Amino acid sequence: MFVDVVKIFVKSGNGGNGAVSFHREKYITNGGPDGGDGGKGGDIIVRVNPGLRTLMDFRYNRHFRAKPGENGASANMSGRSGQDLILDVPPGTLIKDAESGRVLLDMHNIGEEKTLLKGGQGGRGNARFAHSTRQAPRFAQPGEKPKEREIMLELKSIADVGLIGFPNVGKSTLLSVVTSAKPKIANYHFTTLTPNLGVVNTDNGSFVIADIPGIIEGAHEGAGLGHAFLRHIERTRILVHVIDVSGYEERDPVDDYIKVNEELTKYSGVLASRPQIVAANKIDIIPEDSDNYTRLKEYVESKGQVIFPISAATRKGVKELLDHVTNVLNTLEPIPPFPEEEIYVYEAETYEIEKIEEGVFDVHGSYIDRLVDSVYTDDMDSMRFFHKSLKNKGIIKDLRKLGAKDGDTVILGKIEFDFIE
Ligand SMILES: Nc1nc2c(ncn2[C@@H]2O[C@H](COP(=O)(O)OP(=O)(O)OP(=O)(O)O)[C@@H](O)[C@H]2O)c(=O)[nH]1
Ligand SMILES: [Mg+2]
Repeated sequence: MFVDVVKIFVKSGNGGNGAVSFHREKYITNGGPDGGDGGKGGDIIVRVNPGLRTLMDFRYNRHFRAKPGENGASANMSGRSGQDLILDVPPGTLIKDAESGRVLLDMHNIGEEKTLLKGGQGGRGNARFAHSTRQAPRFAQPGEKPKEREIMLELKSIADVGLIGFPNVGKSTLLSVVTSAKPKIANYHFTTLTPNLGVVNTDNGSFVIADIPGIIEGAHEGAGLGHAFLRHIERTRILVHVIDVSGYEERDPVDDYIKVNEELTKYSGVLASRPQIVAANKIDIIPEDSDNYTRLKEYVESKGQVIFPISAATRKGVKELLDHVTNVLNTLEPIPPFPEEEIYVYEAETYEIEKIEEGVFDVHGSYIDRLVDSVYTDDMDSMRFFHKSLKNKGIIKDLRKLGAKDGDTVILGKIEFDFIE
């Protein structure tokens, strides 16, 4: 089965919580704080695996979560980091944000690994909050929340040369004689249902060639197999346009040439403007000075393109075509990867203040969630730390700006307190 687009859900690991603990030993009372830090949560990492050709593995399993970090423990024991989760994808996979469609990662180099989502940071244990005037902190920091995202994986194969043309013109046959690929070949339309890739080795270097299903008139409206597979030749540098000049199917080769190019233009102007080399195939069935070939040659050359009469079946002219393709390729720069957008729209911990009614303010947001989680309301030290955090973050100042006065009520999640200047 060939799967080249899939939507999945990924989530990094929660950071482990810091521990609240005090040193205990026989005959020693009031030992110092020794709560260790929580471990970091696992990252979501994407890796290019050259052994993969499709995104089939993602078809049934669509939820991916990295492991959480372990909580800290007494005796200053830090929690272990959570294991990263690695997603293996075929070369040429784009990782897009499912909602906006923006490219987050372009996975094209073999063996390459990129971090998609960072795991949550571990929380600090109570030992870290001790100082000369706060010797026994009874609070610790919870681990940072993980990040999650819905993403699209989209495979656009990596090939240097793309074979295009009507169905049954001999694209797969050509692929089979120039590479070791063994595509299905048969005398009917749409024999090829999914892309085939092969490597061509010449004295002058090697390159990858992609054979895709045939294109027919109306493909942009979904006729035949539609435009679905054109994405696999988007990254090619040259297109070899295979045209059956034998007249065997009673189509006009010039007409085929025009129609396929029209469909390409409707899919993407960029793809339509790629250098094209025409392979006039099945020349073994007709004389080379036949009307079909002569007219096509004139037309193609009037467009400034080069044409090669070939027979994929007998291999006549195939070497000349390949030599030309290699020479042209050597003059072209590789197609640049897609520009990647910033991924870690690092959700800096935020807050928002809302005046609910006269004298009542609600403060919420990720910063508040994490802070409130770390507070023990019946512990003085903990409350002092809480107030100091609000002040340092600028929340007290913002409340005042919004008109908070002495005695007003401020609500932060489960905590409610009276505002005091
Ligand atoms: N006489 C002759 N027949 C050929 C030649 N090349 C291919 N054929 C035949 O044409 C038919 C179609 O070949 P394919 O390679 O499957 O064509 P295709 O373009 O890949 O077709 P789709 O996958 O359906 O788009 C087969 O019966 C081939 O044997 C050629 O050079 N000469
Ligand atoms: Mg084919």
